Amino acid sequence: PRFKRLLLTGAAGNLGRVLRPRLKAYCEVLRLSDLSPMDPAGEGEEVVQAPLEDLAAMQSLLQDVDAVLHFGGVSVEKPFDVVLPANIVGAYNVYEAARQRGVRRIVFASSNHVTGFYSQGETITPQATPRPDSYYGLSKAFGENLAQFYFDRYGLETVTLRIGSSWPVPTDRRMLSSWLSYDDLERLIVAALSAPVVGHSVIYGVSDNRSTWWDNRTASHIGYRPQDSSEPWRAEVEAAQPYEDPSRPDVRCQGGGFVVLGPFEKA
Ligand code: NAI
Ligand code: 15L
Repeated sequence: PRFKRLLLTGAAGNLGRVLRPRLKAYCEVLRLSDLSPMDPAGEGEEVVQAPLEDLAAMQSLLQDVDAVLHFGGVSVEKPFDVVLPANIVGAYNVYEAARQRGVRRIVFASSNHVTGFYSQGETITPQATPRPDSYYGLSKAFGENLAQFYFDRYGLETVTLRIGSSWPVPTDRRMLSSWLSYDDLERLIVAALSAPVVGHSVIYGVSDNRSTWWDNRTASHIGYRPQDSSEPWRAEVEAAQPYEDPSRPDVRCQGGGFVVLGPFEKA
């Protein structure tokens, strides 16, 4: 696909910085936004520093945009009052501004932590009942429901990516199952942008790993074909982490360490 203008939120983050050079091939203008400072705009780029919780800022950010990659927000577990403005109010602002500006499609960076309390012995589909493992996972579940509402009510399409672990290489046993390579992340985003009809579709963002907890067959219409696998790192990872006690919830559950964080109230 070649869009006139794509918007990437979270552009200063880990994945934002990976995606910035890769997305240019798919649009004439790439608009980049984050709360934090970003590198200055190069050719074919626009850089806008803005907080997601500011609706007026989102209304101008979403102007003349064909599609949005919504990657901005709090990306790990935090107390609820930190998660709320960035991920819940922020997601609402992005969707409401997108509706007002006539944006056709959003690719939403959700997370495997929406279903983090399923155990690693289970294989689930994107239609399994959510079992959020954190306030962070709850905020992503809100974003997914928001996407469903904006499609049902207004016809604004979303592909929800429940990203596993997108890092340069898998570094622990859990990531042998949850890893999403950067090249596969790009493939997934291109598929999400190009599929002709998506409504609100939910797909796990994961590479073609030998061990997996997620069955993406109900999202086959997206046309995502992962090419990478965690397998080349297995021996090294297993040698570095020879044994994990399976009675520990963070070992048993798909969400790993997120399932044991908190509570956050002061004593
Ligand atoms: P990151 O934390 O490096 O990047 C998130 C960016 O959002 C940061 O640059 C931050 O400044 C910005 N941000 C935070 N609050 C904001 C606000 N109120 N207004 C505007 N910008 C704000 O996270 P990363 O790893 O790049 O992840 C990107 C997205 O993908 C996040 O939404 C995360 O939840 C999601 N994700 C990432 C995974 C991964 O493996 N890297 C796995 C699952 C989901
Ligand atoms: C996430 O949702 C986080 O954003 C990321 O930092 C990783 O921890 C990832 O999940 C994971 O589950 O490995």
